[in-house]
Amino acid sequence: MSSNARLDAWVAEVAAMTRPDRIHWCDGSPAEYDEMLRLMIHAGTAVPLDDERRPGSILVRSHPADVARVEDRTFICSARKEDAGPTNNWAEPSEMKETLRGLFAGSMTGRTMYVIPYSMGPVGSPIANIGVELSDSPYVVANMHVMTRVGTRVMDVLGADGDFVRGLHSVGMPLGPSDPDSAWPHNMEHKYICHFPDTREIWSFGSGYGGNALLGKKCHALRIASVQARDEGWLAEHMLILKLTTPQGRVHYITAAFPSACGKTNLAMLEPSIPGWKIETVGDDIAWMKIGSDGRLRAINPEAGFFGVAPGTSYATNANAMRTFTHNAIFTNCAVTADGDVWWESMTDEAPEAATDWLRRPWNGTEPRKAAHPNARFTVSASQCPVIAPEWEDPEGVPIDAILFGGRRTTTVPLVTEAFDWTHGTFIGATTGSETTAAAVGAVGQLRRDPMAMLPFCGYNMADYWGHWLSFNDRMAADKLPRVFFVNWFRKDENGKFLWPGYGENSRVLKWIVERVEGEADAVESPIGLHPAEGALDVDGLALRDGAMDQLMAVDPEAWLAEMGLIREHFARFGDRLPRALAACADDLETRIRDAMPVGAATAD
Ligand code: SAT
Ligand code: MN
Repeated sequence: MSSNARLDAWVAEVAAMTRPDRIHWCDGSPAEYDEMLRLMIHAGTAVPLDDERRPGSILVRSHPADVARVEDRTFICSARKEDAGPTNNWAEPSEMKETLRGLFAGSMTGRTMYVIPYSMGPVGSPIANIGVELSDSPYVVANMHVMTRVGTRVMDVLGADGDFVRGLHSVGMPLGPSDPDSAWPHNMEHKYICHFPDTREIWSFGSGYGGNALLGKKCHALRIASVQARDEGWLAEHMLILKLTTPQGRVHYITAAFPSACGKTNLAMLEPSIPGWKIETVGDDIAWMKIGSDGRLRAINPEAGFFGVAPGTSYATNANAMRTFTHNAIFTNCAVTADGDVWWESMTDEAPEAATDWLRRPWNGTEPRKAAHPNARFTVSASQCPVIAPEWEDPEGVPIDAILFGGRRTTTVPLVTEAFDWTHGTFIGATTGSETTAAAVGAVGQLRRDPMAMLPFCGYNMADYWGHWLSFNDRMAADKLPRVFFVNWFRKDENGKFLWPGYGENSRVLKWIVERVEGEADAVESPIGLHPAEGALDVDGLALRDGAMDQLMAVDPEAWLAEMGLIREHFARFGDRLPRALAACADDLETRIRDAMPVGAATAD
């Protein structure tokens, strides 16, 4: 029981439907967290890691059929199908509720239902938003402890009549009195990740993994919040937030939207390779941006932790992440070494001699298979990050100077491009393509349009979402709008080798961006936007192969005409709902590309 009648009534209603053996109200205490780890270890879900190598940490291994977000099982149940738009799965809300009630009926039998009151954003801050997740998974409780602010302090803010986002989650595996539990309970047959934006509800059934189950993250802070943001005039985005300090001590804040598993965490914690520059982290995945009293766009990180991709993370690629999860961390679907530490591909130059892979099989580095699942994750508190910015919990948020869009593009897209203005920036975001990764179930490496990296996360019609972005032209003074850039670290040469070294060297690109913001760096115009003028991008001391810079920055009109075709196809999906300003941007872009075609090559079509 709580002091909030609405919450009590809802908890009672859900308990009557799901019939858990017990109800536990989470207080968010360290003892409660420890108890969740103990329960997981006891159930065989987790193993403790070596107390000296990785104190306070566990390794969890999921079922191989439950390892990533399930986009084809994710639904936006708005009253009208058009409001979900062509990029979301839609279901009629009352019909979907009917289906879900059937699945949730008795689904928590034999288990404990945890009531998890959480705050996205610092507790009690005016920009924070409260949710309550009801879940039958100790893994969810432990992860929510790290990723959000949980417990009694949230209840205090909720008070007697505060409202909240309702999140209902069940792994969908009830237990009879003599049923043994499985190490990773989930439902093989049915998975549903459903959002009811009109009533601010989330119903998630059958999966225990990541964004499917930690409802504060993608479900609340992006899908539901994007709808709230539309209604209230702000932006809920799939963006990291970083603080950059120049050698002169000037501070700039940048957000960047890249799809899942494209290096947001790495960029947010970057160690610049150029002397005198400093980067600190505000957030690595989600930004809520509101117009402040100073008329600038201010961003907060609604999360309290990092749920980052482990494989590829090393002292070479992201030393600050490595230093963050030295202790008190939850690892999921990594390998475990003979001496009780975690391991994953590229964590160290040499594979451990004797390990157990994420499927609990012996592994010694000679097998062709991977030791860690490509979407293996670490969960760790942001407060443990050695480069967390002191202002990361400032309820006012940090003022944003530049917004970056990006994705994985092995061809066509240059290293960095600046948009002409906010409308063109919105166009660049809206037409972003990226090659798919293991963060979602499905084929990897396929080019798809992922507008603003929000394709799987926008809770309403994407065309309306672009209209909402464009509306910031009217909401903000032109000189206060952030500058928009497009970056691509992933372009490859004709031999399939990355042209740009990436990681710490990405600071060179950030330097040009900041110098543009400060009005100090020169740019030249290309058909697709503004590029660094000769010598404006600092490549001092960087050993690039001859001609690599030209290849990195090349705008090939033929390739861009092909890209235009894809952009047109993408826009056509939205019919009349596509904002006119974006259609005009597409026409202008095509004209500029055709004008750039070598004489005689331009096709008439
Ligand atoms: O598993 S999550 O959805 O939380 C992570 C991601 O895909 O970005
Ligand atoms: Mn993400």
